[in-house]
Amino acid sequence: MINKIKIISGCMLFFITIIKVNCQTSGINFQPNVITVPETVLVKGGTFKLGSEDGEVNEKPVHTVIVSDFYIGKYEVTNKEFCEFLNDKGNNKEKVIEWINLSGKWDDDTLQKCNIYLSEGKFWVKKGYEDYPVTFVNWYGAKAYCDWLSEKTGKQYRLPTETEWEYVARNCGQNIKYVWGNEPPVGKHPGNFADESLKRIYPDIRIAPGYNDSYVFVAPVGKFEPNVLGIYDLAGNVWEWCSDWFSHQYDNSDGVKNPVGAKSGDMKVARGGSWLDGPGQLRVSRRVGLDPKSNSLNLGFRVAMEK
Ligand SMILES: [Ca+2]
Repeated sequence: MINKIKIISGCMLFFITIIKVNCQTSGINFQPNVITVPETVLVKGGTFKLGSEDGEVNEKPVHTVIVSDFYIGKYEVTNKEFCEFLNDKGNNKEKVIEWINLSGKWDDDTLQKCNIYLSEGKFWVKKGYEDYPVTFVNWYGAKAYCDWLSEKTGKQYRLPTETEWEYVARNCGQNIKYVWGNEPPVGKHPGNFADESLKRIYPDIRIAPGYNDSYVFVAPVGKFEPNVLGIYDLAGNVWEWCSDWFSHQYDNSDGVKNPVGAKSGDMKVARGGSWLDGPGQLRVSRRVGLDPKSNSLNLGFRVAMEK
């Protein structure tokens, strides 16, 4: 089991399990004619230093970038919101794999699994999990959701670039280590991280000592303190897909406006760490590259929108 926890160190996470999903009888079906548009916050652009000299090689070199004004999701996209999309578009396959792994589960012991299911031709959310972030969604599913939302609203939704994500996590580009400041989160409640409650299940896991967020696994969105911009769960809860292809090092050019990452690649960027991660993974500059077809209980996304 502990092998699964090594996810974060690099590039390949996740595992796709093939377990037939049990049909639930007490779920809630969200119809496509009712669209819950994710709440967004206007972020005033600026110039800032992207990356960290103290982090991994892929966080270097630190370089100056320019960000335009944009909107970002106040919360991670929820099961309810994603279910509305599925009931309109279906769970389509892209690159031979469905957008969300309805059979996804964490392991055999913890009973943690995907909380969206298909029954009688409709998609449902298991009752009580409506406001949890959607999980087991791959990059193609996250992007397809943004495209669908654009189609439905006439606005331009998309995944955030990792530059935008870090700019927001840095409270508009400040030189800080974590979303909440520079010190470990003791005495604060800035997010759902690897904590004392998780350590009771995984004794070897690295946590923020003394920190207890009272959730072992995923938490509903918006349960913790937001950052200065009023945005929730940037650090922890679920890793968040970004639009960029992952590169093992930043290019060195300063002054690029709205960089969009590598031109191509095998992996997409995810940011922010999750309920499974301790302080090292929760740093604002931390970045991982994941197979865009991968999915997990600790991976979701939030939207961005053009101003
Ligand atoms: Ca998050």
